[in-house]
Amino acid sequence: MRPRNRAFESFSKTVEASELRRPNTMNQLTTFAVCLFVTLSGWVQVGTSRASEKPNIVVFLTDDQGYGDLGCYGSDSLETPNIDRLCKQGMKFTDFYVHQRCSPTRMALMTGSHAHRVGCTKVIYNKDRIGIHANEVTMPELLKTAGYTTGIVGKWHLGEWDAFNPTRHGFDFFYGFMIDLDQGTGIYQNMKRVESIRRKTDGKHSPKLLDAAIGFIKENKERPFFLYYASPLPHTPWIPNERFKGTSRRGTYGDVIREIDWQVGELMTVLDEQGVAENTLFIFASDNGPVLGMNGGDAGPFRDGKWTDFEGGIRVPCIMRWPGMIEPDSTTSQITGIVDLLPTFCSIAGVDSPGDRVIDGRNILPYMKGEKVTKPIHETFIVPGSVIRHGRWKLLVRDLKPGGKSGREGKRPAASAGSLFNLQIDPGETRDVSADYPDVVLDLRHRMDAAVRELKANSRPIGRLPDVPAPAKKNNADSLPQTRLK
Ligand SMILES: [Ca+2]
Repeated sequence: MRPRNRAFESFSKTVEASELRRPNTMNQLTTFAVCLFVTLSGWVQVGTSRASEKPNIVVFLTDDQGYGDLGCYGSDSLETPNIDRLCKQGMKFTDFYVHQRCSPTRMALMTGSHAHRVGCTKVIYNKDRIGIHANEVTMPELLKTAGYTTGIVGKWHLGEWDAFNPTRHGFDFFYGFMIDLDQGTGIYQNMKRVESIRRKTDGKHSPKLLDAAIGFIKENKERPFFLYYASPLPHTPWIPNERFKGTSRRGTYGDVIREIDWQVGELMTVLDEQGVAENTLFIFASDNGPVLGMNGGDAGPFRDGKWTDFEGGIRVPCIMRWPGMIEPDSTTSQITGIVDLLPTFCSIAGVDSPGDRVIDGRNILPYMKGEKVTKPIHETFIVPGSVIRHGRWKLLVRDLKPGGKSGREGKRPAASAGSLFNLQIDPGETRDVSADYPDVVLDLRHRMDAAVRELKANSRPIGRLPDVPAPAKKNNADSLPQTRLK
């Protein structure tokens, strides 16, 4: 695909040049990139305009939205006109993987690494004295080195203590929720708790979050910015904003989905109005599969949902719009995932991914640009010790239970360790074909074993606060001592 205008052409070539460079040769790179551009295009003014040409990046991440919970992903009962429009203007990812729960996916997003590699294998609650480690090099920290202003609006969920506050991990601006409790949480602005609230998912907060995001965009439209809009919706409990109550054909859950769609539309509008939409990469994705069994989310063609490593739990919708760089109304079915966003953003911004640690993600810009890729960037996606997807095959190496607690599980029974599914013809993981393909089973087992060995050898710890005596029972999030990470 050819970029539409010269500004994008210059950026594209700069990115391509950046992929050729060696570490620690930034000055050489810059010289090389500019020379390459001048040579190829003859446009000599690029040296003065490069910084402003770096695209803005918006990541809109929803909370527990299923693969089938969007019109553009096949829902015939949920109306999502704004997200569908975003999809029409950009690329739909059909095989985009996350982790099965909130905190691990968010950790993977921030670090570019599988959550297991960085010690985050569970949801982090406010009683937990853990969170993102100070030594992690985060996505916003990297973007800041490239001149980006960074903001997060919504749910952080990577540690509930001051030491883990997003403004201590690369964000210039934070407005939203540190903790995930459905009751008795608060809204923070940077380090300060500015409002006590009962439920973070209450739709009455949506306009506040939106205002914060719109304010951030307006304030930073003249410079490259990164906005991470981590919507607390459609996580339970579902309490839609007044204006969306009763507006859908899918009950309260559908109303909340309409509310999400409205937020996406408002952000699209402000990007247009501020004149930055053309130079903004806008990504929409969900953090894990849907909660099932409550007249709520829909995993589309996939089995089960949240809390499982069936496809319904770990494969989510993902849309990317980037005018001039991503072909409108395009689709990729390559294996990709939330871990890929960090190295991809690094490539876009012209900075190196961290070289002193293992980063599981890869730069997927070639897919986004519609380039012919002869060898897949990822042939495999794994959840260590649980499932491995390789090409069309998926092997379970442990028993998988239905998702969640009583009343939340999917309708189908659990599957046994050793089950093999051909996702190409059986995306719903309904037929175990391990007996027909013993060689495939063996190959995937070996791949999983090797991946787990490598991961154990190159894992990194989660951040931990020093031990303190357990708080008295009457204490709550307001009165817990706030301690710095040592
Ligand atoms: Ca979630």
